Amino acid sequence: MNIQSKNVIVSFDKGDMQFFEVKTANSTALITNYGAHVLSFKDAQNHEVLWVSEESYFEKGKPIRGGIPVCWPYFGASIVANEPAHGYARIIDWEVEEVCDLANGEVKLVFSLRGSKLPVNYQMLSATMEIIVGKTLKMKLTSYNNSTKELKLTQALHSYFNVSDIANIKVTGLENTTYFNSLDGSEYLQNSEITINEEVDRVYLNTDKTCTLVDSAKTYKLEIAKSGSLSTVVWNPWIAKAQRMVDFGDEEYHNMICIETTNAKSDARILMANSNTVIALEISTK
Ligand code: TA6
Repeated sequence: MNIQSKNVIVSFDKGDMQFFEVKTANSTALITNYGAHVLSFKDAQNHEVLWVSEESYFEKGKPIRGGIPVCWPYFGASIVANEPAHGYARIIDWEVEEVCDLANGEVKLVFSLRGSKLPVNYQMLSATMEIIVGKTLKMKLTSYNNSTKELKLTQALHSYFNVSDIANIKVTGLENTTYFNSLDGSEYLQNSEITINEEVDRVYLNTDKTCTLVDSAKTYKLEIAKSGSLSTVVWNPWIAKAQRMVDFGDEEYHNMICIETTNAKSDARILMANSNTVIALEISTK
């Protein structure tokens, strides 16, 4: 572990989880190498941008409910029986490769996931996650195919955002975009900005657009820009699904929305032999 930063406090809590508390002139963040998971990002005005369930597990082998889980090397259910939803990356300790201060006042953290930590059928893959905390939060996930065969990859930076109340928000940037509705298996066209008044679980397709989360009770807007992704997932479990999730409070659907940076559905990536692919996001308050 190569920690060369005067802006990071390393701590251990919740059993043997390792946390990195990052403070810059313009923000604070809380990150754990368990899943290369960002748990908190607060801007210069101390607005907490991310949401974590009060009921979340913080237990090795179980995913954390909130923040920005890394869904990898597949998004959603596996085609292989008895495999965890959303892959293995979010339930494994990543190696801490680097923690350092950049000249512009940002802090960079680099984590790696070696193939040897994955089940045998995924060991030809590996990944690195670069997180840069500054005025904005930047994440760059690079996936490597270390084999001589091409491989299919689906993935997500599954961001949970904090909202005053789900009734107060709209998401713009996905107008006139077709989405796959995971609830009924059909495709629809999103005619206008997105508002939420029921369970929503949608994969917006063929879009590289920046999304904006507008909350009428907040003084700022949230922008989620991306690269290496042509699909965006919008999810809120609403009442019944919230009640079914043990690690999600029955009323917590009021205070979160997922706007996820993905390679999902038709946006799956074919990784050629000995090649890599990058997906990245940048979250900023405006
Ligand atoms: O990204 C949306 C989604 O696939 C939903 O269908 C819901 O399952 C959500 O992810 C959370 O999945 P998880 O495995 O973290 O409970």
